Amino acid sequence: MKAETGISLVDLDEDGVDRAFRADVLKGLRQQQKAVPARWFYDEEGSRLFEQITRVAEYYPTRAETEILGAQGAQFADLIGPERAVVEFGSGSSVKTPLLLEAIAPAAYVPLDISGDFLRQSAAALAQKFPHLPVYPVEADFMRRVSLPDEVSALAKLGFFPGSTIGNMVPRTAVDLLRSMRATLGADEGESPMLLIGMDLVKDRAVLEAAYDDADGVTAAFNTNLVSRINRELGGTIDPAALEHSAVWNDDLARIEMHLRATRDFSFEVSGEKFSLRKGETIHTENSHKFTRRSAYTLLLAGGWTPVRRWLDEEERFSVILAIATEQREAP
Ligand code: AVI
Repeated sequence: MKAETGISLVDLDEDGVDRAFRADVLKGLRQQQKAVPARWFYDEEGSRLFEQITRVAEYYPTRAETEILGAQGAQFADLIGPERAVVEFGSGSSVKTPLLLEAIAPAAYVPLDISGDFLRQSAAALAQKFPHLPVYPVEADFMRRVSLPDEVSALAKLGFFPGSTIGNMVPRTAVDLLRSMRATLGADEGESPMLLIGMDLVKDRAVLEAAYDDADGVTAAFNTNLVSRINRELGGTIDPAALEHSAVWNDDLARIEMHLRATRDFSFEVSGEKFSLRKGETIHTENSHKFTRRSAYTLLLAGGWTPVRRWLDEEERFSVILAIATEQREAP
């Protein structure tokens, strides 16, 4: 097992503040509709709360996707074949990743993640579980093209992107990512790469809104933790008690939107800059797009991936799609 680099990708200023975090938060708070990108949820506490979300009764995606990965191993093996290098976009879950690796007997496993610590921990756990499988963690931002280790250059690739994380991106960003994945996996060299991707489905509004506003308040705590992070890391003075969690289905855009809504008028500072919110105004913190079969296929095709097969869980709440990097003809 080797890490490509020991250098952290996080760019800190002289006070130890993550420059990208500060830039994103200040830019987002200056907008008419205040917004902070969802990637900033995941500090240590945010990652812990997300793990907790995956176990709450209302949040079905993790259970539904795990069910599919557990049930369809024989079909994955048939369609994907053995001896590929599995390239996971993200650190890998201790439950989902082993289900895939057990099913398809790959020749190598390459997790890609921007967070080195988390990446190394989960790669080490996987290496222990699969002692004969070469594991090559790469610390990198997979939103851009990543150079894979030389050790896997001759192998055909399978990209793995579970969790419906693609749904947290607006369509334009999702297409950019799908294109970057093609480049990372070497779509123009050797055997065509394949992609196994989890995409959550459009369903009843009440089921969706409950999944993002659970009765125990775990998702609310996850949302509010962003405020604690801004206050702690960026010298923020936001009163968390003046904001409430909100999760609403936007039917036109087929997405759940999470917001933090002001319960009264108030002013605050972040990194010395002044802001204010009127009662009822919100900070938009996350989109979670949901897909139909057609909208999922259209997105994949726009990103250069042709769908091969699609699987659902028993209750038809979630989809896992296998696609291949073959370009479509430009015209009929
Ligand atoms: C990580 N991502 C796919 C989750 C989702 O369902 O959009 C994040 C999440 N936010 C609130 N609950 C879960």
